Amino acid sequence: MSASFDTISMIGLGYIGLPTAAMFASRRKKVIGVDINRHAVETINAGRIHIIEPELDGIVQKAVNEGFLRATTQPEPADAFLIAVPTPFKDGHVPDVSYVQAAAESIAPVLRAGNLVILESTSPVGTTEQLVQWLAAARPDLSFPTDGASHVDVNVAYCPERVLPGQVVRELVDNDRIIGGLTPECARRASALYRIFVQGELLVTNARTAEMCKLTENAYRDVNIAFANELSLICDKLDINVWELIKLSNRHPRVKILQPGPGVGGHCIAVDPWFIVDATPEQARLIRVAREVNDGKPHWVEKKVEAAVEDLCSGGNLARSDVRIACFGLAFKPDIDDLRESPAVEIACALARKYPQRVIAVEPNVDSAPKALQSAGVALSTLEQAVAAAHVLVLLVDHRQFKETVPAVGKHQRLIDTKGIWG
Ligand code: SAJ
Repeated sequence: MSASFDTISMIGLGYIGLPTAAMFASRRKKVIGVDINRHAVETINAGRIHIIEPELDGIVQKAVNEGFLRATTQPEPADAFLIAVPTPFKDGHVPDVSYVQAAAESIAPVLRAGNLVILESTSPVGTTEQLVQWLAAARPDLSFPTDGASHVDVNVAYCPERVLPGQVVRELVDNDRIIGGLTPECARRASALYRIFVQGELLVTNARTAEMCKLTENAYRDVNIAFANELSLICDKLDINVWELIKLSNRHPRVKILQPGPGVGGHCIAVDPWFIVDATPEQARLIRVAREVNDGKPHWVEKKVEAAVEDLCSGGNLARSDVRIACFGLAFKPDIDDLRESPAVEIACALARKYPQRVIAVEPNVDSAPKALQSAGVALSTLEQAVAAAHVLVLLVDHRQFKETVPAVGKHQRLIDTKGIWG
């Protein structure tokens, strides 16, 4: 079976699919990007991008202009297909793999002998085997790697992405990559495909281990952040500065505690551990509690703000209806403009519900507030104006701009610093 891939198709042109498609295209491979989102397809075909990621716009523009990248809403025949579609969870934190199934069913009609299919979406263990079942059901004329069969028409592997939003372009190339083949031949072909642009090591294993590896990496980080967040609650009770405590503890040669914050946001770390909990609820006790600790942190911050308001108003000099609250930072982590799945937005919205028309927000990385905040009546402001106007200052994201400008907090003001940079 040939290992050459002249035409590569990427199913799903989101935060992972588009950069990956662009990397193949930058190596002068013909790439067909497929997405059900017509706006995304049109934007890409115009040489522009519909997502926010440094350096990506120039790479996509060049790839489209030179004819190596083209987007469409309907799958077309190709040598290799990569699937990078969302895998959210449903009610009860149950994984929803319906987008993977839809992607499988959409490529099935154009599959042909010699193809390689790779699943990149973060997925519950067993999804790659399930993917083969969907493909085989749709194409009984082709053979797939079921029951360990090695000589098959279509090879299938699971290869998770591990890139950090904000540095996707560099990490796609440099990071080591897990290649989970359903058979050794599947892994060999998948390795050959990624070798086109990956400079990191390609580490071969089976599909189930690769699926679990991705979930493990994000659950590991979630548990570690939960440890830091739990410490922040404990220190608050015991009147200890958690930031100093962590700094001192980290001077032990084998201790490396992460940083507390307002909660865990983003599209991965707050989701993926649930896939482990769903599969093994009795065993995954620590992983579940870590999720609960991190999910509970925004509520704890809200309660701290309420206590600060009560404190300010208890003297009778300030009416509750006159209290102004400023939230500093809305992004889900520092120095990015991605406000989706952000605990800071969750906190600002909750505060705006509790104190209507009394909440302002400062986010140096965006021009306008997201709809959720606008409809909650939260206005954007500058750092200086917000510091001057607010009675309660709530630092939610340790953006560079906030680290550079530490405001003086007046006697009539209260500071809730969830990142320990203004304390
Ligand atoms: N956070 C803290 N304290 C910390 C570190 C992070 O509160 O010490 C918070 C952040 O503010 C943010 C959340 O955690 O709200 C997640 O941020 P992150 O930088 O830890 O991770 P993501 O979601 O941007 O990217 C993660 C990465 N996974 C790991 O580091 C194990 C990335 O490599 C994955 O590719 C990505 O998830 C993904 O797509 O799965």
